[in-house]
Amino acid sequence: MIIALKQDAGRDEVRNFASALEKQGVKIHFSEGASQTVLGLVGDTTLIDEESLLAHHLVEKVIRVQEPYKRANRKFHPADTRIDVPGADGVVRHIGSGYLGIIAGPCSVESREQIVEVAGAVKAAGAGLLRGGAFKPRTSPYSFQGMGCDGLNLLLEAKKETGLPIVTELMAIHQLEVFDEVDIIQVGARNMQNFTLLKELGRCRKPILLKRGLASTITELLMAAEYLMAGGNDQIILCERGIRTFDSHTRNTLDLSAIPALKRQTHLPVIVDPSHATGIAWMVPAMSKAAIAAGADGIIVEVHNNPEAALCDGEQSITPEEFGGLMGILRKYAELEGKKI
Ligand SMILES: [Mn+2]
Repeated sequence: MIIALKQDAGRDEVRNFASALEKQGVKIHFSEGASQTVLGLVGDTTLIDEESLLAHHLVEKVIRVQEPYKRANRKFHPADTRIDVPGADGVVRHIGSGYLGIIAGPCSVESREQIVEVAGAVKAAGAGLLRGGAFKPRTSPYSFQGMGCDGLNLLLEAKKETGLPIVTELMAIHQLEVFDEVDIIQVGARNMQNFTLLKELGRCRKPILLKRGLASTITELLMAAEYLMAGGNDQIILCERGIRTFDSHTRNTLDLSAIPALKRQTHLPVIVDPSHATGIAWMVPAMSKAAIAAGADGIIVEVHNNPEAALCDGEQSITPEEFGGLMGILRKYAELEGKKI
């Protein structure tokens, strides 16, 4: 429940009003704007009577929040959240609130040469952040499982060489001890509802890139974000990466309508992964453009210097040259949307 107070509400009166409400068993979050204070009631508000609140002289408006998420809710936090990620080169990358985050790199870290070469190439083309998997959640236990800690160290070398902040997936909480220098922790689609993991990551103070589960609803994605935020971590980036539908023509079905839907429901940045959504390299530029046109705050795209020889997801990886061409077009799209890259 959200209570918007009248513009002239005095501070002391507001405090007294709030503590009276707290006695009814709810916690109160204050949001003090330039001219108006908004109270967010967290907890069981079923016993609080809307009519009697409206009778109070301080109260302008009462909104019953239907959504089960509060911290991720735009009603509760109208301004867009912007995630700031400083690079080792001293440049701070922004994602959200008018800034497009462009994350690019291979599916998996395979060798020093590979990751450093791709990192340099995507940086030159204009990527803001480097992606690369070290711990890989593969459908088959016999598929390449990623280089693990060695891969992470190579990713850190690429970070040092290019200055690009890095994004990589964490699959189990014990891996957190080797994630000190990782800039954004990715929670993959398969772990979106691993609530134990989400609770633990809620306690950490690094930005989290939360991917939508293969068959998760928009509300479920927002509830997963709420788990992270309930622990105090408010730096969450949501990622639409395709959902499972009846059509097997593409790897998944990119739910472009999730972008405006999420942007309306939440203040958190929303990015799109066109690579896993389609599974087909030649579709990636079209879907990247569509994502930005639909209001996404960025993309995370797989780029490999030799897709044919990639150990993972080569068929959906674009080359650095193709990525460079795409960036040229996305800059124009960003301009049309009034956003900066
Ligand atoms: Mn991949």
